[in-house]
Amino acid sequence: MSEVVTTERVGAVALIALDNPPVNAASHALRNGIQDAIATLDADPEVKVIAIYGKGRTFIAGADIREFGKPPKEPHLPNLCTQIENCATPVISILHGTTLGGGLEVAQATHARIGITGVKVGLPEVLIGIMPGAGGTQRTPRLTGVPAALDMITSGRHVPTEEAHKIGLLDQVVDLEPRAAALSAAQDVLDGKLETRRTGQIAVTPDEAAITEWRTRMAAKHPNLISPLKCVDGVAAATLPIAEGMAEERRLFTDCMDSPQRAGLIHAFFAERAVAKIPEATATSRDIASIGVIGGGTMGSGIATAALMAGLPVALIERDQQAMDKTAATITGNLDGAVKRGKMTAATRDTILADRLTLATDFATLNTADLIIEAVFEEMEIKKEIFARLDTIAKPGAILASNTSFLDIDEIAAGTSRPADVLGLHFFSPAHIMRLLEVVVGAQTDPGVVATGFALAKKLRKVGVRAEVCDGFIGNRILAHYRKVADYLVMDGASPWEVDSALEDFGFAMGPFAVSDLAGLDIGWATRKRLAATKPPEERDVVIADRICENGWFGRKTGKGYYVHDGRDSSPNPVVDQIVEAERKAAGITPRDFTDDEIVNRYMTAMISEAARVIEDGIALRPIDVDAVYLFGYGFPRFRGGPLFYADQIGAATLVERIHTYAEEDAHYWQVPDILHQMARNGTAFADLNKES
Ligand code: T1G
Repeated sequence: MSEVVTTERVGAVALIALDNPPVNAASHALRNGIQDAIATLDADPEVKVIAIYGKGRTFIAGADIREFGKPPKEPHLPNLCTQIENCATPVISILHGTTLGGGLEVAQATHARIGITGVKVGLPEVLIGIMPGAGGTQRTPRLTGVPAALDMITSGRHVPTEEAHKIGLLDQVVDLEPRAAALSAAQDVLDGKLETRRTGQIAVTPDEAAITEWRTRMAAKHPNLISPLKCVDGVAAATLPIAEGMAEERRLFTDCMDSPQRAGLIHAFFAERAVAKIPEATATSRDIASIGVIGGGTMGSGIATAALMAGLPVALIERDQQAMDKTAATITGNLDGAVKRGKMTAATRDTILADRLTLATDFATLNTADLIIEAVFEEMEIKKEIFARLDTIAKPGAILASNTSFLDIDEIAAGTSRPADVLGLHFFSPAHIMRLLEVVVGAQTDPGVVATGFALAKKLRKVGVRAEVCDGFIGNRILAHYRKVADYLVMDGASPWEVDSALEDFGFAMGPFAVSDLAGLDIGWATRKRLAATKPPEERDVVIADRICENGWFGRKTGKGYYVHDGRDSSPNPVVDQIVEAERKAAGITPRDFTDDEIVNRYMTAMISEAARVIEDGIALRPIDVDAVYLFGYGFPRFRGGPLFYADQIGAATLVERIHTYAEEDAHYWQVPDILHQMARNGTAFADLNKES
């Protein structure tokens, strides 16, 4: 018997206890242990009922995704489920914590399921690019019916205890510890109070209409993904006898496992967790019981909303009553949106607004705040003046953070008497929705302050990524580089709509020009003016966006930019074609056509190049951190895993070759990062750098 699986006899009841921390993942050892235990106990005539339960925080939370991509070892989970289901002795399971994926499938193969209050169950395989592969598409519909099964399997959502009981996934709900629940339910089986049945023998009521509806829905919602449709196909096969249905599910599951989408989505899953592994992780973080925010604009209001929604009281400073009223309206609107999205009740919203939000004009209001986040205009002198004032007001030990998106945190910190308490907390708009938080570490930032930044990220349910100081930190520095390629493509012959369309087909929610219209063209215009004096003479000059701004067209906010915006509808702005034609002529360029692949290859090669330099310069800890920044802050298609995961799919040698080819057109812009040269020479990949740290 393996130590991760132990058995215990209590009279005619046999207990199988699972102990594979942290989440009882269905590792090879766990599967082996269960197989041996079931075989032994089922053969013992003294055993009248078998109960499986998990120790620790949860019953099985799924297959061990660390085993994915490696040669699968027997017993395979679907076969183990069949062994359990075919047991002559009644087998029941006790579900607690987050019983997910293969864990729920094991439970569905037992003959009855007992939920412990608070348990959440789900089949999240679709979120990592696959589908239930151990009978979930066959047994769920047998227990819940086809529509509920389709909802669960294609959404991957966690189903709360009450709903799980209601739809038939749980036979009982008890408020006991797992072992006690196992003994109690086993006794109910022996007393004839708890019915046991083989799930596989339950007939499924066909529902062609539901199958057709979900196929249509998944094709529309996930045009780039293959696993959602495979999930529907799996459920559709549940009307077959269980053995045939399991074989069909296995075929579909193998299609998903062989897809690069699975690799990308699994990488994204681990990226969200890997970024918390920072050098300062063992430092003592400071308690954050209240937050101050300076500035109630879009960012300040969003940051305040995020903190309020996480249960933190917020004091927000604005310059006068009119500004405070505007801020109050923005925050109320943000919270109304959360109510509409079902993220909170109206009563909670009202409590937050009444009890947890303080708006004021006097900085002294912040003298008790544990953390103060400055979110004012991106002007260094203004920020330095604010930090100097905060330095005299904030209590000893308070952390002073700037939400700046690119300015030098060290320069800001140098203006205070407490540089060790200063860091950057770069939120992404809308700050109460976007999950990324760049935690920018100054040269003198105390490790405990960095650890506090990450604790805050977790509290706000954000993904904290550690960044060193440079212009733009990680995300915006890379964006500033590759965004130029979109302009160069337009100057050389592609239209803005062709560029956007190619990148949306690649998987981005929006192309770069649509994003610019959404963010506001005036922001980029101001940045270009700010940087004009320092722009290298050899850098290509593209003034198309400036010409559009000179018309007063700043994008969605003015109704026109690259596109003409009519409510939610947008169409290419015909005047932009004329501007583009005039600028090409002035530059003496003869336009040429670009295929979608050429557009994507240039755009992604530029993104990867600057991301590589960010790693080279030590701004990000690992390639997986850059992937996380782009997955959680820039709408990078999740199934592609992130820019540097995607780079490994292309290979360093190919990337170097591409850059050399492009450099023939523009040697200044297209330069091969040293790290890429080394990887091409050594045959290594960015994934190797993730392992080193
Ligand atoms: N396999 C291996 N390790 C896992 C794991 C898993 N399934 N789930 C979590 N971990 C690790 C995680 O990397 C972290 O490790 C630690 O556990 C705590 O996780 C046949 C094929 C369960 C809700 O997709 O959703 O079953 O960083 O930080 O926030 O059909 O983890 O500490 O070293 O996330 O409390 C389906 C994925 C698999 C569940 C807990 N199951 N996991 O969240 O902790 S596919 C899943 C989660 C499958 C079958 C198919 C969450 C959680 P470390 P954590 P958490």
